[in-house]
Amino acid sequence: MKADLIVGIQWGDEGKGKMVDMLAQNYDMVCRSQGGHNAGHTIWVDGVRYALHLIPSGVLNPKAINIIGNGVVLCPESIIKEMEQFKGLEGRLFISDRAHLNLPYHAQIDQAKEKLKGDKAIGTTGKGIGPAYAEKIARSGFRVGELLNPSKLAAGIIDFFEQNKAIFDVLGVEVPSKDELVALLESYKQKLEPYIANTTNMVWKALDEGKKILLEGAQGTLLDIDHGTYPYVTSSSTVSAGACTGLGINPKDIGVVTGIVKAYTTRVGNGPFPSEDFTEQGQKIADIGKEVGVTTGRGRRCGWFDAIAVKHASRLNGCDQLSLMKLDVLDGFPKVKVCVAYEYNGQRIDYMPLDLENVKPIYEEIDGWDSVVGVREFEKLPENAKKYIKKIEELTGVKVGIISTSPERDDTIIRG
Ligand code: 2SA
Ligand code: MG
Repeated sequence: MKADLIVGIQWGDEGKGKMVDMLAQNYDMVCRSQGGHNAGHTIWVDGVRYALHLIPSGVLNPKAINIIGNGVVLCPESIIKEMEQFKGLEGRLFISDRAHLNLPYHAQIDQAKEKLKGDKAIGTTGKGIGPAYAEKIARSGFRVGELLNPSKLAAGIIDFFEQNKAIFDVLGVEVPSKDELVALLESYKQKLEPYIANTTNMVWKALDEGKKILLEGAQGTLLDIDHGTYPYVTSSSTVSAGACTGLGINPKDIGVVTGIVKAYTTRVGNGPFPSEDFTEQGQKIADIGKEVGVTTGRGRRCGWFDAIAVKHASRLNGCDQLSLMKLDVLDGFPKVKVCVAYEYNGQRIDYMPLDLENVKPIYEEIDGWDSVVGVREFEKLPENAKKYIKKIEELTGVKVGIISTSPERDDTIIRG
């Protein structure tokens, strides 16, 4: 059996939460492979709001096993708090012993470095994601499995503090005493020990036994460390290939890849965004779409669907289909714009150049529609909404297999 994959196609917040929650009902195992508690989505079930950051969305399906893979950077404090929302997680949640720890000093370094960058700041979530991954790559990180021996881990961290004293002094990072550190790590061990496992073996076993597995991406393709709008990216591999390294599976283990896209585009944090709309139209999208970050409460920048970016991202991920989210947010707009090409150095181009800051969007306009709210069959969509979807398919070369017409789980069109 192969594992199906859900990946964000834009700059995150495409509505993966709704899709993964909906699909997770049919899967035996749901896995996260990258990112950390910078991710955020809200899921409503029976009028109760759940905020998820690190725990996979399968947690809301009592029968699903949830895996946090080796590619994730794990903040113990954050996951412990998140776990308090749920009962009976033992035996349903497993954290890779090889996942790197995101410890309090990582967030302090992240925030201090952002401050030093001034107007060149990335606009990170301030959660220590970049520094935790930087240390992993520099081979000076600490892993979840090491929590099982707190005094040895504390000694390693103290050594690390000493080696980096000069830098930490400049950045104003608070260094705890060894006793404080041991106590902190002991408390993490106490809460997390039952969940620490060799998750790669668990995923292999599930694949071999023909279990249905869903791989849940976090953030989005255009935030990928290699393929995104560097340096305005996150520090993990957000593309489908990242699921392989982040869980220990191979490319042949991956089945259907579904790219999640919003019917428009949003971005939180700094960096280029060619189809951003600075007029009241962009503001209207933000208001109707309630475009506010789940983790930091930051307002999201809004603009039009960028077919060049989506085509690029779909190719990177090998998307079999797109899932078009929040189509209802565009209800009532007299005209809906689609970015069909860029103007760059006086030429029309149909790819994303390195220098994305200097491209101008070229738009086509489509007549708007009244309302798609609650429509559950493609044929029942207003004609102009159908035209919009067909235009997206034509420009990106990918089938729009799923369409969301309201935040409700059931207000979703699944095309055969
Ligand atoms: P970081 O903290 O190092 O990963 O930030 C680097 C860039 O990645 C962006 N980023 C995100 N973009 C959208 N959604 C994310 N998750 C939260 C959410 C964000 C929030 O679901 O709304 O609440 O603000 C997310 N996480 C990271 C970030 O904005 C930087 O551009
Ligand atoms: Mg989000």
